[in-house]
Amino acid sequence: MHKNKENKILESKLNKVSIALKQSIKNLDSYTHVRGESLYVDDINIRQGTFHGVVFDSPKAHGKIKSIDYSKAEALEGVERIFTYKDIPGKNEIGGIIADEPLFAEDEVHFWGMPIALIVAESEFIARKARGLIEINIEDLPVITTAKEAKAKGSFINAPRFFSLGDTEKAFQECEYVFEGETFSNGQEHLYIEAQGAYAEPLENGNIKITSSTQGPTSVQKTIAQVLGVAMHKIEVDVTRLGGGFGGKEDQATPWAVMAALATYHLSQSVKLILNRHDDLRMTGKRHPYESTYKIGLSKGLKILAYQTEFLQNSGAAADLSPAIAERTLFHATNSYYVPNVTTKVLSCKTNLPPNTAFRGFGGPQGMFVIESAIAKAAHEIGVSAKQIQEINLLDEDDTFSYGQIAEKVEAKNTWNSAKNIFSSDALEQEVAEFNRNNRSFKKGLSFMPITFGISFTNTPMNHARALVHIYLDGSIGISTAAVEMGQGVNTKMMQIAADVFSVSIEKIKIETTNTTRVANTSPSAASSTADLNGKATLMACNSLLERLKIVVSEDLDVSEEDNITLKEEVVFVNGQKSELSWTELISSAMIKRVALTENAHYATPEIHFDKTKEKGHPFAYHVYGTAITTVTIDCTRGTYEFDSVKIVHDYGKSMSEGIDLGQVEGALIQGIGWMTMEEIAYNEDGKLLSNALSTYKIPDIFSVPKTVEVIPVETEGNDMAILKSKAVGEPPLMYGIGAYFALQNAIKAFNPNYDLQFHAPMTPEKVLMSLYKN
Ligand code: LUZ
Ligand code: MOS
Repeated sequence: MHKNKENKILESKLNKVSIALKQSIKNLDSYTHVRGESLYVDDINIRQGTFHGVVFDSPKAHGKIKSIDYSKAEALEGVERIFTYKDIPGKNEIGGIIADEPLFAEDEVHFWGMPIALIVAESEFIARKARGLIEINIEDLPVITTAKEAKAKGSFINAPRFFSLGDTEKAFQECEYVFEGETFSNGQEHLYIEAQGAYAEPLENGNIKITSSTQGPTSVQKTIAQVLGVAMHKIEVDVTRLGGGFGGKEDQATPWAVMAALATYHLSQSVKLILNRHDDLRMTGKRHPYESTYKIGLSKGLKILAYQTEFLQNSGAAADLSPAIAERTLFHATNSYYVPNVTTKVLSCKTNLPPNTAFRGFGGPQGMFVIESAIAKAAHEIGVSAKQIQEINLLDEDDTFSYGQIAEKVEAKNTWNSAKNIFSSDALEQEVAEFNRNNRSFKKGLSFMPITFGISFTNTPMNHARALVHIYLDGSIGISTAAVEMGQGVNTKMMQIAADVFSVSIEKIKIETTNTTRVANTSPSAASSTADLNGKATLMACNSLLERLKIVVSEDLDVSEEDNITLKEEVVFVNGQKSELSWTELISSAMIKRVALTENAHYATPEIHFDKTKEKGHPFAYHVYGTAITTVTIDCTRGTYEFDSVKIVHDYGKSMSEGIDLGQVEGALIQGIGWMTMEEIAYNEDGKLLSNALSTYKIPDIFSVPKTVEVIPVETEGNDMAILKSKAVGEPPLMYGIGAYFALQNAIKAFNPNYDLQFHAPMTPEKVLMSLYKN
């Protein structure tokens, strides 16, 4: 009874979320979230007899395995079997870009937390207990934890990459000012609320179905097939939604799914494997720490004439996505600025940390932190504000990026100037200066942070998606795409697209799970491109169906196809006149006429290309722009700080779902601030993760959120390459968080004029305190 009533209320709510209200649409997943009804891997009704897995991992960062004794663990009551590399029927290989990563260690271990075996037991509790009974003897080998050490020892993942534009050497000679320096930005733990996990079930004929918390169902399917030595069609991967991904499940959801599938393959029984938080923190990679050097040259008029960098990426013990992430660092090395002479180099350094991986921004933020540091350094030395240098060098129409793409529909100056005007930045700056004149133990700092982020997978062949749309005979609609819902609201956006094309209420539309048997050979939900790629495919499929339905209308209503046939609120209109024919009648009629009510569409981003042999091309469909103004107050007695406000003018294009997109901007901003100010990953010299719990790793909470966050959409034409002109919004706003670092630095400068600028993120309260009193 009670439940029914609630459902009625929910239904009426959903009805109200009509197309007309799309500008204020909420993420429709939030209704099941707040009721605790959303399904994650751990919520699957498990089959009778299901086994549970726990991973046995390396207790050393680098060494030779001398012996492992599993006998006590195997003897424990309730332990079914322990799987190692010896049980792999196919290849012990899970590397996506480079084949350099085993599923289970063989003779050597390369990082602390590297999987060695999977213990399968009647319960997770027993499997965990068994893990403690395994005896392993490892002979230590030298451990590398930093990128610099790796470089000194020549330990790399692959060959270095270089981007160049103009003649940097020559340009430096013509500069009035030249500055050099070093920067460091630390890693970042994804801390998705739902830890990594998968559930494998045996089907007939050796087929296996996997429910996985992955951003990349096809990678999971492909890797399982490779490890088991079976055809891909034997493996079905299904994803309902993720409790967060942030890049951490683009590649690194795979091993756990493969392990569960391996156990199911051997046992012909369902196997559930979900990492607990400690295991997840220890075994999975994070955002890449970068150690970088830069050289920046400016003219007397503060134009940046030349810029040179060497980025050392701490890749960890295997490639994972590091080469692609390194590449994006180069793409974003000059952020929102036009620099005519650029030489950038990136080295993916192999260390004994867990393989670092995709994290919102994908190497872009690391690159942008370095040029912002170089500008801050130059400004400090010349005695101007960073803002002056930033402003003079902002990208303009037809400027060339170092990778050869010509900047088009540039909003860099538009967002910058709009931010200045809308937020009266001159007055803000005066307030800060006045506060600093009148206060000794508290100081304020302000920064400007422009962003420019390229949209598309930098690997051109990945930019495609498909949508499978069914209209059922009662007029309801089911949509399958490659999009994985991970909190970003992509399902709601797909529903809006179909609702828009057919002019039906949102309640008539269902977004199906993401499943490899319905939509195959897909790219992961990543690169901020999920709504663009899958949305365009959905739009194409819906439009094809609509064209077909218009023919049915022309026959049924005896009107010509030239007449203007439209659908409005589930009724057919002809030349603007309401007809007798409703949406459901139209669908019944189409059924009787044997018209296909299913369509599959394929979208591949047009125009993009990139030539890696020349490192030139047009890799991005478009760029997203924006400017943030950040103000912070530090307590100079304690080194603690609070962000007063972050005021943003953001380039949404024409947002199709303002509520969702605002949520993305706010969430990304806070995540960026966390990376820059408080999240401190720490490994000891032996390569052991010290920040291995939420007691030793601080992420932003509600108290870390700036007192004011204002986000204003920039006035713009929008871009046709974006879905319904609504630009990708997932990653770009993370980089507004970089402004937090420089606002803090400016506040420190206001207190301590002798402060020797350090570019070493995160800027924790400890570092602030030390900087305040250091000469
Ligand atoms: N993943 C990927 C990404 O495989 N390629 C990319 O270019 C990318 N960019 C951002 C985030 N994830
Ligand atoms: Mo990503 S960093 O999985 O878009």
